[in-house]
Amino acid sequence: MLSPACSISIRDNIQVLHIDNAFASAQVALFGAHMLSFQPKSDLRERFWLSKAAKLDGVQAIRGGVPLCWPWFGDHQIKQIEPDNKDFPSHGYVRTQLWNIVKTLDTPKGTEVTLSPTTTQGAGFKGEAQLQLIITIGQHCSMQLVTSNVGSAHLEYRCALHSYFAISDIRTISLQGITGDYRDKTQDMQTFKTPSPYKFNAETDRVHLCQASNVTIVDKQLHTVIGSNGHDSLVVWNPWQDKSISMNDMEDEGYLTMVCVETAITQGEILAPGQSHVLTQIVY
Ligand code: TA6
Repeated sequence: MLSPACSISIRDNIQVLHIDNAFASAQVALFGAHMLSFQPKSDLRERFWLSKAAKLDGVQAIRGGVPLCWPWFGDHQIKQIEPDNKDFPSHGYVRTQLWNIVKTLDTPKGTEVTLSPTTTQGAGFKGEAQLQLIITIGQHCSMQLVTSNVGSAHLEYRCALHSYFAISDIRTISLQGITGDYRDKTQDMQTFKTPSPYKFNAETDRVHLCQASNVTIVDKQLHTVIGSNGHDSLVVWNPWQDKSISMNDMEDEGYLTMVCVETAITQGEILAPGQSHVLTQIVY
């Protein structure tokens, strides 16, 4: 039974949970428990970017919104030994699974939705884990990815809330709040210093070994604040034009109006039996 603020519709080949309360409206695809949209009623400004060419076929990962990367981030580690190994999907296997609604609850602060995947077992991961995504739609959009070790052995995993944010033009925005070194995927993971001001003029794919709790996307007068907790990294990505053209679910110019700022565990989290860990991203 859904709470009064929640309803379900079908879009192309996926089920979408709509949340509409006094604070905001939001949409979450049950395929991948994938945030598609968050619009606070205070300004009606969409916070997330969704590709106009996104496949909503229930098979291919959705381009845009907030893909859930788990139990690994990016390429599976085996690719470091076997670069041609294609056995394991990029960013793990839960973003392309149907998730179930565990509960929905309307509270004075907003609507809380708990979802769990069909299974956490899969090729490339040996752990016995329980996984839940807890979304709270209020004045802000809070996402908590909760991993629990329900086995009798330690488990190690990586994960990310791989959020695509809507912006006016990648060539004019800047980021504030990220400091320290980053590893540059476009330059063989070499280490560089975070630039200031943090602006964009080419393909950008950076793992910042930074635990900043707040990052701001400055887009002229508009500021989108991204709160993070439980992370060991912040990943910043824009594919730029060549990569946009090469992707079948991205328009050629799609890169101009998006930037990914991802709250992530890229270095690895180890959980003892019975232990849990929460990765949190809050969008203001
Ligand atoms: O988070 C950055 C990144 O790892 C990039 O290297 C790029 O692969 C992006 O994620 C998108 O990955 P996807 O598998 O969703 O196409």
